[in-house]
Amino acid sequence: SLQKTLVLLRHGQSTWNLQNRFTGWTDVGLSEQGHAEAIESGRRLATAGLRFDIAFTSVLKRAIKTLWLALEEMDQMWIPVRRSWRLNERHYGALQGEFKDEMAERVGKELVQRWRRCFDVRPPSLTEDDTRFPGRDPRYAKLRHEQLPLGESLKDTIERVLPYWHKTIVPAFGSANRVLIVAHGNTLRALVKHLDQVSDDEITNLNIPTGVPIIIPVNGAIQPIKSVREGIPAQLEKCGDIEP
Ligand code: DG2
Repeated sequence: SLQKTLVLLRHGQSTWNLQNRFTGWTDVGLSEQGHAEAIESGRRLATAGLRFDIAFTSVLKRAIKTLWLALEEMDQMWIPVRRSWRLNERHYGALQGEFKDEMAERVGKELVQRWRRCFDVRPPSLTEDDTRFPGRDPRYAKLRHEQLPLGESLKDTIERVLPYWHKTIVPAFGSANRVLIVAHGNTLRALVKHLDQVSDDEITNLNIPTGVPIIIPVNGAIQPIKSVREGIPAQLEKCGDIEP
């Protein structure tokens, strides 16, 4: 039978990636470059001969739009698509909307880098009366109160992504050979950490580039046949380090 394949894709550059602002659950669109990256990712997948049976994405437009553009390029807009809040970016709490550079000037680069990359460091929390609180947004109306984040670490993000991986994505491989997930920097770090069994310390060094598909052949148990990280361009970043 056909080789089972999982493809992970981070959305193309968003307008807030371009402005270097903490985004999280803020629903910003793609920049012009991000739009081009999304089309290019579809072209690469088509060139690799990949055709998908199903796709999964978040409820945020930068991921949804990237998926649409990639599928359009592959002429596969017809395939089933499932969206879930569980694939949303890590919630960046009270940092959402702030400029990363300005924040570094205020609190230091080291703390900003810890917020961004450490495994169990949470950003400063929102309060429920904040306009950014997800409980105010109709798309999250079905979430239980304790599921509405006020700010998440990577660890928290993993705890809400993995149930979706196990209950929905892995079972989809029962009838699908090729599965596409279009998500976000930190939700994809969560999945790669799980797939490659990356340690809590080592995950700090992993950064997922925008618009570059990560093609992962998997076995019958939906485990990667070879290291996932080897397929991702290397980035030198350590917990607490100053950005290169
Ligand atoms: C970015 C990632 O998320 O930020 O929320 O600001 O992948 O949706 O662009 P994405 C954000 P960093 O973890 O790189 O700070």
